[in-house]
Amino acid sequence: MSFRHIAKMTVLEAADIPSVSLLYKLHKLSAAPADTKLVKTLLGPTEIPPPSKSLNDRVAVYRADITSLAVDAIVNAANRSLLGGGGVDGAIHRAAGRGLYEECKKLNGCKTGSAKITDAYDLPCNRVIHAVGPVYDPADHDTSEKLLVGCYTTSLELAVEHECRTIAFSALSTGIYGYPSREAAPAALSAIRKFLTGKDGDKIDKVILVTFEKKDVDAYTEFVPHYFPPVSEGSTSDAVAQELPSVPTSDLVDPEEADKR
Ligand code: AR6
Repeated sequence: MSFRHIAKMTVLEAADIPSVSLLYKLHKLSAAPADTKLVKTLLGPTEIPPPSKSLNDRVAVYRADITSLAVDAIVNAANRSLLGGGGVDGAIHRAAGRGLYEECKKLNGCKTGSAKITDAYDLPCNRVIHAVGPVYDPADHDTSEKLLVGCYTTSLELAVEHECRTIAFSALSTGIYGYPSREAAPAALSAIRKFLTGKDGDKIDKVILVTFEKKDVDAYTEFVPHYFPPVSEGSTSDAVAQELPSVPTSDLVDPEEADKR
């Protein structure tokens, strides 16, 4: 376990974040009932896919402030201007410092459903991918999902293009943009599964789904087993369990942002 400390904040590296495989062993995740019907998503699958240890070792769900992660790339929930805002965008710009804003000014914004990459300045990660999720439209769910999936897929493509092997996603669009977490999680998981099983999937070592609020913790706990079902194997040693960082148990909501909702 290696922790670094930047300005009093504990920085966590990708290898320290428990994978889905480990979460099953620790009973933090459990298999969905065999007769579970998958939520219909644009990318599928339509039923629970076969278990894969390789995939489960490379996907993680972790509750944290994304600005504390020393991964190759973190994914920001930005807006089309790319010039900062509230929520996780505000937290990332505050922690990265002025240099990030100056670089973002040169990017000419970004289309909804897509993403652009920058340096990370004072953040402990190497790169920031700025994805522009949709404002959720309950009257046109399919368009919202297409745009959300576009953010996840483009971010993973950018990560590969820039040799980022570990990538941490914030729960795009599920805050100020109003995408319900129980609908966003299946869309995100289907896009990540599709990418990891595709031609460039082996160029990514770890995808971390960063949760912040309980609603997203609950959504991923429910839906990860639909897309990354457990592989049956032996029990965990206590030694491994003791190596894990403790998972925050209280809500990590920024009080300023909570007040705005
Ligand atoms: N670390 C990880 N996740 C966080 C953090 C954090 N420090 N802070 C919030 N979240 P939101 P959106 C979670 O509202 O819905 C901005 O103004 C939060 O709990 O940040 O895509 C932009 O500039 C939620 O699950 O992004 C845009 O205008 C998730 O991050 C607009 O908000 C996304 O919530 C984008 O809205």
